[in-house]
Amino acid sequence: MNILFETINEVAKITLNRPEVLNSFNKQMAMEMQHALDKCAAEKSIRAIYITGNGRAFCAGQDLAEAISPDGPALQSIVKDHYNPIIEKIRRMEKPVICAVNGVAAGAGANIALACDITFAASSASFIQAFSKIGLIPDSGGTFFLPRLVGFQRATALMMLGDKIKADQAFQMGMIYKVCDDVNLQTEAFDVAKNLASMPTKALGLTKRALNASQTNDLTQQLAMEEELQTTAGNSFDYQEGVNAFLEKRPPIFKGE
Ligand code: T3D
Repeated sequence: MNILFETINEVAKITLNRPEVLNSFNKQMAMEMQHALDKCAAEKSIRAIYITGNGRAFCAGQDLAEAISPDGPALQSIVKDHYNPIIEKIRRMEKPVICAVNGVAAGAGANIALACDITFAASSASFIQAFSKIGLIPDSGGTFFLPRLVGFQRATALMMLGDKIKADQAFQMGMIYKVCDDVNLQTEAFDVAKNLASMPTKALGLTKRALNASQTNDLTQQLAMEEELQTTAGNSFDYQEGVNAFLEKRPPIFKGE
């Protein structure tokens, strides 16, 4: 199995599992990843998704041996059929997607981490926009997310120079949410995923929909969208529960509905 999948406390844990090649993606692994994300979207009992890597790396991007193999998929198909659907599925998933970057994240591996909703990294982890080093352009949504996260100049430099940056530099630039000590990464990040899985999933999903739209909407469009989505959230079971729990001075029990 190139992707390990388990569900713990309503959190689906997806582990990239080709440690001998630093969890770089071949076709089989990309298809398994897409299947895992589809399952997360479809199953109501899954209320948060947690993505991490097995071994010393998070993900070294495309398996370059496969990329140049005459028997392997064409480059266009690698982008169109392997990575683009993964990024779309992460962004369209109306549930929080947490990423725990446990080691180096390069190429498409870095950009998958940046497409997630909340990204943690171990202090020894690093990020590399490795594409320029092999004559490619950044894909997997990198040219969309990175400038929005860190600003145009920094994104341009990171993508053109292909420098390896450490987790704390990535944090200082606003590329990721938090850096954890190596030994605490999995516990700390997974606890956040578990907490999110107990929250009002519908409202979190609608929040994500609004944040996605804010990347391209103007203010008027965004205000209209907030009005519409707030009405939907206000009709949810969890809104009633949240307000009742507040008034009754007790912890809420959200169902994600
Ligand atoms: O067709 C297309 O390619 C389009 C799609 C593009 C999407 C992309 O992601 S393009 C970018 C592809 N990724 C890279 O260019 C990164 C390549 N890897 C590295 O630069 C380095 O491995 C790292 C900086 C990530 C880590 O360096 P280090 O020194 O910690 O490890 P290493 O010794 O280089 O790698 C360990 C093993 O993993 C090694 O195998 P070996 O010698 O033990 O048998 C190495 O060959 C293998 N490995 C690492 N990355 C890849 C890989 N094998 C295949 N593909 C890889 N991407």
